[in-house]
Order: sequence, then C-alpha cells, then structure tokens
Amino acid sequence: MPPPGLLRLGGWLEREGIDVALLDLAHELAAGRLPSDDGLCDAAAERILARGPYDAIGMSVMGATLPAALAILERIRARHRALPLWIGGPGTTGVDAALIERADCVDVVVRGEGEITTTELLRARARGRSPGGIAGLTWRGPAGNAVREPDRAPIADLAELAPYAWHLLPPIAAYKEITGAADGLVPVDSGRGCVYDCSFCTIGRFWSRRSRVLPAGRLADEVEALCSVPGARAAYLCHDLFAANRAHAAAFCEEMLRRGSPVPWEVRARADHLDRELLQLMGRAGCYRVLLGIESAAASVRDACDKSLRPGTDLLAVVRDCVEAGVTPILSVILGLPGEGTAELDASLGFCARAALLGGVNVSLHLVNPQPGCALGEEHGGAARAVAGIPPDMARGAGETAPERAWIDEHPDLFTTFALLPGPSSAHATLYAIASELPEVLHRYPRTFAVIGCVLRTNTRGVFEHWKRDGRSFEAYARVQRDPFVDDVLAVEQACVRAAALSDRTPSRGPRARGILVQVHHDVAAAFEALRQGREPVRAEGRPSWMCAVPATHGRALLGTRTLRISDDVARILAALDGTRSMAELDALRPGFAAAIAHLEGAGLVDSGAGATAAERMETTTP
Ligand code: B12
Ligand code: SF4
Repeated sequence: MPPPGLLRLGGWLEREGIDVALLDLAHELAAGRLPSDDGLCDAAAERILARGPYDAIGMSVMGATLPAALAILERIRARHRALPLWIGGPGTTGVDAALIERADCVDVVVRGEGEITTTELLRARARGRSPGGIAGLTWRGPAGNAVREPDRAPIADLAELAPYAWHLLPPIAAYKEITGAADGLVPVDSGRGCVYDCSFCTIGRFWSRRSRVLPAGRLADEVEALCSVPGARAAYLCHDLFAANRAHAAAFCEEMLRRGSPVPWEVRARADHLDRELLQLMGRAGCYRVLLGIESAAASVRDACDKSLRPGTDLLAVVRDCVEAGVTPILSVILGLPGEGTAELDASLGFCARAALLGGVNVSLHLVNPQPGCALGEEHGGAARAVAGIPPDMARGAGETAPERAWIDEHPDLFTTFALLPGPSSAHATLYAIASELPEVLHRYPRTFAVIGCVLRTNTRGVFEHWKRDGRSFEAYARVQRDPFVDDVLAVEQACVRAAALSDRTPSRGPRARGILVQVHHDVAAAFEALRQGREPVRAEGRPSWMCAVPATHGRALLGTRTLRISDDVARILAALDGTRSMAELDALRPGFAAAIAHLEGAGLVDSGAGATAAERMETTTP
C-alpha cells in the first residue's frame, strides 16, 4: 500500500505553496528498481538525488526502516554536506534525541503529526532561521546537543487536512500490479492517535495520547472516491480506534449506507469499543474485516501490559458478534508478554482455537517486540537481543543489508525493534513455532483440530505439540489417527478449503452447482454445530450421507465457507449441474427440474442460468 501519512503531508505542503516530491522507496524496491542486496542504500541515495535539487530532504521511518533510512541519509550527507536532512514518522518514537546526538546525518526530527511542524520548519529555513522554537521538533543545537522543543498541539479538527496528493506517487494500480495483490486495498487516513498506552505499542505515545477522527461525511467522501480510482477495490481505514467514538462510527456507517455502500472497507478496533448492534450496522455498511488487538486471553497478562480492557468485556462474544455481522475478525494475539506462564499461554491458544470454531475468523499470533518508545522498550530494551532465525514481526523483512546491520550492531539500544524480550532461546523457539504454524491450521482445520483434542483429551497446545512430534503435515497427521470420525471431519474441512479456492469464471450455458460435495459416515453437521457452541461433539455413526461445502461471500469479499447437510436427491441434482446444459434442456430431461434448481439457487447451492459467469464449480469427493 502507498504511505497514507506522506500522501496527506504532501497534499498539505502543496496547499501551503511548497513544491514537494515524494518517492516511495518500498515501492521502488518491490518494483525491482532498487536492489535488495547490500547495494540497496547506495542505490536509494542515488535515486533520491537524481530527482533533485532540493532545499531539504526528509525520510519517513518506522522502527523497521530506521537503519536503512540512516544508511541512506549518511550517503546523501557525504555528497551534499549542507543539505538539511530531516526524519519523521512512527520509528522516531523514543529515539529522537539519541538520533540527533548519534547520527550526524540527521539534522532535525519531526515528532508526531507532521503538517504544521513541517510547514513552519520549511518557512524558517526559507528565511534562514534556525529550527529553534518550533514545537514538535528535536534538533541539533549550536553546541551539538539535542534540543527538544515542546510537543506540537495536534490539529484539533481533522477536517482541515488536505486531500491526498495522489499525483506525487505512482497510481494505485501500479502498486497492486507489483505486489500481485488482488485486494485493491487502499489506506485511508481516517483518524489519528490513541489515548491508551499499552506497554508493547508506540502508537499512543507517538500521537501524544490523543485520538481524533475525520468527520464522518468527509471520511465517507474519501472512501467513496475510491470508486473512481483504477485498481482500488477496498478501503483500509488506518485509525487504530475505530468506534472509540461510537456516534462517529455509527454516523459513518449510516453515511455509507445512504450512498449504497459503494466500497467495501476494513478497520482496526478495540473489542471493548464494539457491540452487536454497531457490528450489524458496520456489516450492512460494507465493513468486511476488523483487526482486534486481543493481546492475551488472560486478564492478568492484559492488565500487566496496560491494555485497560473494559472490565467484563466478553471477547468471545465480540468475536461471535463480528462473525454474525459478516465482518471477519482478525484476532491479534501476542505470545510471551510479561506475566505469561503456561496457564496464560494455554488460555490464549485455547481462546484462538475456540474462536476459530465460529468460522470466518483469522488468528494472527506474534512474539513480543520491545520497540523503543513504548514501556516494554524502556523496561526491557537494554536486555533485549536478536534471536537467530526468529525475525520480530515489527522488523520482518528489514535490517538485512550490510549498511543496515552496521547501524544496528553499533547502536543496539536504538534498534530494539530487531530484538526479542529476554528469555531462554528454547522458549522463543517454541512460541515462534506456535506463532508461525498454528494460525493456518486453525484457519483451515479448526474442527479437525478440536476433535483430535477431544480424542487425545488434551488442550490446544497439547494437540499442537503432538502434531509437531509426529512431523507430518497436519492433514497426514490427522489421517494417521486412524479414526473414522476424524477422517469425516477432515474430509469436510478439506472440501471447505477447496471450495474457498474454487474460482471458475468461464461462462456456462446453464445452471451450475457451487461448492464441493463430500460423502460422510457420521453426523458431521451435528458435530460442527456442537463445536460451534463450545460443546464436545457426539460421534453419531450412521448410513453414508452428503455434505456440501459452499463459499460464503459478503459483497465481493470471500468470508469463508458454509457447510450444508444435503439429501441424496439433492446431491444427485447438484452432480448433474455442470453448466453445460441450459435450464430448458434440463427441464426437458426431467420435468420439475427447473423448480428444484430455483430452490437450490435460493439456498446458495447453484449459480443461475445460461450465460452466467458462475463463480464456482462443483466437485465430488468421498473420504
Ligand atoms: C497504513 C499502515 C501501513 C501501510 C502503509 C505504510 C506506510 N508506508 O505508511 C503498510 C501496510 C504498507 C504498512 C507496512 C508496515 N508497517 Co505499518 N502501519 C500502518 C498504520 C495502520 C497506519 C499508518 C498511518 O497511515 N498513519 C496515519 C498517518 C497520517 O500517519 P504517519 O504515517 O505517521 O504520518 C504522519 C507523521 O508521522 C508525519 N511524518 C511521517 N513521516 C514523516 C517524514 C518527515 C520527513 C516528516 C517531516 C513528517 C513525517 O507526518 C504525517 C502526517 O501527519 C500504522 C498504525 C497507525 N495507526 O499509525 C501502522 C504502523 C505504522 N506500521 C507498523 C509496522 C511495524 C509496519 C511494518 C514494518 C510491518 C512489517 N514488518 O512489514 C511495515 C513497513 C512497511 C514500509 N514500507 O515501511 C508500526 C510501526 C511501529 C513503529 N514504532 O515503528 C505501526 C505503528 C503499527 C503498529 N503495530 O504499531 N503499514
Ligand atoms: S495496542 Fe491499540 S489500544 Fe493499545 S496503545 Fe496501541 S493502538 Fe492504542
């Protein structure tokens, strides 16, 4: 995705009459216009300078990209000693003074919101004045020391923000072509900041513990405007606290509904800011996904990291409300937070496994990272260390070239983004294995996983460890349990995986069945329902029967799959609907077919008549 902060900042500066150029180095790298090896920073510096001359150069950083930014700036400084070099963005949190003291290639750090501070800085520079007295800056004083000006008061009304300066970056379509992402997701600067101060997170402090939103009408305008942006298909609302202001969230939804929900959108939010009624409204207004910072299912661990979740919040109920509203929740859970022992870890993993049984839920597990600028960084940064083979999530894919490593090795305290909390390597390795492998298994095979847990009489971690000791793929591991009930459940879940991936867009002559048929020997539908309700399933063996896995969609988004128990007759009809015969031909073949097909279409099992570009075709499997 393109950088929303710089699109906004660029628009603001242009509106102030300032000549701006933007260069997205991440995009240049992805497009193959920069090398990904040790020559990256040299080439990036060349590329920046080739578009000059400039009065000043600013780099936008996250903790992950800070070493690369410094390596690039030092190369620019070597060529142009007098050119002012500035830095801004979330990666400066907590390290602004140290950067000024230790990095000769940084003259000024713009802390927090950039619009007004950068305008004042540029004006001062144009008049030949020093940055002294400009709120929001940390700069190098005459004696070489870091001067920290007071914090900048945030812009009170975000309606004052400028529109994105789209023309300063490649078009969205160029971003999407390069990454091959079909999502067409575009970031919308929908609100800024957070009032909380979770110990592992820098966002609250970066934005001075304030939360502001773009007025609902303006936000709806910006989301709707994506309709006319080639390559854009959905909006990614950047604000971390969607629905902190419930009235604003509801007003935005109503506004989107009034406009016919023209663009699907997704948000990040806290579980204690959502409720059933709001989620239903969000779902109707086009929201298809919400990222929820769960952090830990153990209240003691959440309290220890100052999550400050409203007492009495029922996390599982919120997840269920999301699912029922057609909004896929992404559950972000951090493993290894201070205070997490085996019981707390098991509570978190159990919560994830339980939530996955609700269907259409994504689990996202992370290892904790003591970044600079947050309480964990302050407390544990000194003892934090990089662990070979375990890239911290906040730094994944960064810091790998020699110039970046040189910065990290020389100043490890500035780059704890690349380190993990102190602890035994074996504990890191265990958590890393769980974080990297459990989510996908829970996504694909939540019920098989749960049924094996019932058979083995063990918890989520127990099944995971048993599987890992076996050493095979999860599917093969499930099969070697040699349990016909597990086989049936696995077969239906495998059908779901394949149903979600089915996509046949060739035109058909007539009705075509959707999904995948599986023959089973147990009452799998009843077992699934029991699991969904959190009960142990009963293995009810019976005569062979049919289940059908069908893709479940919400607007244009694929939410997951549904499974339906169907009769032998329906299975026979579906198997005959391969799209090669028109409705009239089918009806002539067997009178009454048309009525039956219309009924099945209503149940979502069949795609309509001749000429339709059906989305899915039917397959049949027997376990
Ligand atoms: C959208 C988003 C993305 C998008 C777009 C990223 C981008 N280049 O901006 C994508 C998906 C690509 C992304 C990727 C990553 N992200 Co991200 N992302 C966000 C998110 C949700 C919103 C950012 C945003 O739009 N903020 C609103 C705008 C207005 O603010 P802003 O960007 O900070 O810009 C303002 C000021 O900072 C300032 N400013 C910024 N830069 C500069 C530069 C100068 C010179 C000046 C003067 C001013 C200035 O002016 C802007 C306007 O006021 C934030 C969370 C959040 N809510 O902040 C995480 C966040 C920024 N991401 C984060 C991370 C870790 C990453 C990744 C490193 C993850 C990974 N390992 O791959 C990658 C890095 C990719 C990259 N290219 O660098 C972390 C950063 C933590 C930290 N302290 O460094 C955050 C805070 C989320 C978190 N979990 O804590 N991200
Ligand atoms: S984790 Fe979420 S609630 Fe906590 S400080 Fe960060 S953005 Fe705010």
